[in-house]
Amino acid sequence: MKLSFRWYGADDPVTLEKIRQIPTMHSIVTAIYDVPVGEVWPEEKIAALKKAVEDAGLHFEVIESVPVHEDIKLGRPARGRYIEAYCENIRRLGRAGVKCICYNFMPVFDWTRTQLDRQLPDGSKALVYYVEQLKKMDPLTGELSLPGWDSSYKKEDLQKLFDAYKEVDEEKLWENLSYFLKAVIPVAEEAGIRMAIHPDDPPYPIFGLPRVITCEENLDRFLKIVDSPANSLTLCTGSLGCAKFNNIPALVDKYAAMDRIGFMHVRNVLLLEDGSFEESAHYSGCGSLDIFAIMQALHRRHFKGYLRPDHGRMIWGEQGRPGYGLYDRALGASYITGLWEALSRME
Ligand code: DNO
Repeated sequence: MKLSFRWYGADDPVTLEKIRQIPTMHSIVTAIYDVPVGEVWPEEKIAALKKAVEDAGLHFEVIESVPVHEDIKLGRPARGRYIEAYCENIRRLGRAGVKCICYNFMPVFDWTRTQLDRQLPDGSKALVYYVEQLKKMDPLTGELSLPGWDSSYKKEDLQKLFDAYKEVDEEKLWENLSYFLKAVIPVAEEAGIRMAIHPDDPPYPIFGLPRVITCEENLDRFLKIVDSPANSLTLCTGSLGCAKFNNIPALVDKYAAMDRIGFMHVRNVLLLEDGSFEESAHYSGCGSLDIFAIMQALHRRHFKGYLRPDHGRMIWGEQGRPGYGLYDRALGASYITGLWEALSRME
């Protein structure tokens, strides 16, 4: 496994210099953030990003994300032009040495939480998803603030998007995803890149919008659409694992054995009775997922891909981007490295 860490660019208070000091850190996971979704990333910007990462002594091999334009997900006529731009980004990133691109196919919203700073009993602050809070949220007021979401939509645009999705049920979304994959995967193969789809978070429809990257049956279906190592998964333990129907160590074992995991996101979640969940510290005992069993499955299958500790809580008074502070993610990285060393030495 290659240990990696997400970095949001020059404005990120968690600097590359700090990330480098986390033991065994290999690569940076980042993106160009100031180009609108669907446009081609200028080569100078890619080169500058690569230089910043490499000057800090880290590898520039993973991009998260190259976002997919809504017209592609909706299957609108304009998708041709957006898919062409997407392919061009893959080619450019391949030339810059990138090996893995993470993306998702969630309509309108990326990952969804109902509160970003829930205080836990130990005083730390975590991202949570409470079913009762969700019932009171109305995405169409234009006032929602979600962590992974492009908040630049205006109220009217959002209404139009929701209307457009009335025509797109799960089957239609599958069709649009297949169309996209059949166009981009051959380009990725040629560029030496593994595309790694991020699961839907949470892995079921919300706000009436369809979601398909959710469970084993659907992951199998996804991988069969284009049966190539370049068509791979970002296996995010917390996204798939916040639904009780997913057995994460079993999924990791299965897809790692098939060599269809390009990228691992490792984090823990504490599942509550009513389907709500809280993001917890990485350690197995703090949440509902068996992180040891997950790492064991990766080790058993000789996982060689990229892995990053995912979201951390805010601890020790740190202020910053929800889920993406330094301290708790660094603790997660050390825990994961420790498990990996133990597994390697027990062989
Ligand atoms: C959350 C992330 C997601 C992910 C995208 C990939 O922290 O894992 O926002 O980057 O879904 O496109």
